[in-house]
Amino acid sequence: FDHTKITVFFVLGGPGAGKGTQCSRLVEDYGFCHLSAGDLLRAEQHREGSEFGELIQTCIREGTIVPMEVTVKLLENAMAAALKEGRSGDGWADGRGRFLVDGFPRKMDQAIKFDEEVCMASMVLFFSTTEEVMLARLLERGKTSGREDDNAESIKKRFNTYKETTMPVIEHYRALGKVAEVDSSAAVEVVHKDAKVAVEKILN
Ligand code: UP5
Ligand code: MG
Repeated sequence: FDHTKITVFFVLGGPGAGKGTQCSRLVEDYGFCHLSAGDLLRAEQHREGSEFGELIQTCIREGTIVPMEVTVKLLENAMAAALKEGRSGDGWADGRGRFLVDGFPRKMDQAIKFDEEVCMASMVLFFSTTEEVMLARLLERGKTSGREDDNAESIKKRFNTYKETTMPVIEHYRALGKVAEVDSSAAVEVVHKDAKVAVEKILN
């Protein structure tokens, strides 16, 4: 990718912190192109003829991280398609594509590979809240989501992976001064307001 033509913001936070919900709102506000790594993996899992279907299914159910080559490739393809089809965020005077990469990178190896090979992320938007809040949200969603990992057993594993593997990624970017933290414990509207303040700071 031509680094003068795109800007990437990572969106991180624990399972159920509200990454996807807030990304949708920010897309409405700013016209970002929103790419959720989890959504791309679930789509690949169900794509006919995919050689990774079973692997992805197992990782998602167990709350472990899919080997980075798979996820990075899916993100690269989605970014390329968005740029080609003019879906990379309209309305920017400078014509740059602006991507919200949601739920990625969750492990240091992914972070390094993406920064080196795809695009150096400008900023990390970090939605933080307690496990108690996240658990309640995921169990509630699990009643209707059909997601194979919205059950108590999988959620516990997802929390473990988040603490052990993803928090170090957030700390890595924090040490670089790239993290904008937003408390996502409150109602969607309240979090959205705070997220906008954080994004405005990043954009200006
Ligand atoms: N909700 C949201 N905000 C709320 C608020 N402020 N107040 C009250 N309710 C709120 O929200 C979750 C639920 O909470 C929804 O019902 C929502 O209405 C409500 P959502 O916005 O979906 O939260 P999000 O943080 O996006 O939660 P998600 O479940 O998507 O979190 P995960 O990070 O666990 O899921 P993801 O899809 O990113 O990854 C799934 C799996 O894919 C991983 O466990 C892993 O196995 C795999 N994966 C990889 O291997 N590699 C990757 O790079 C990415 C994923
Ligand atoms: Mg999500």
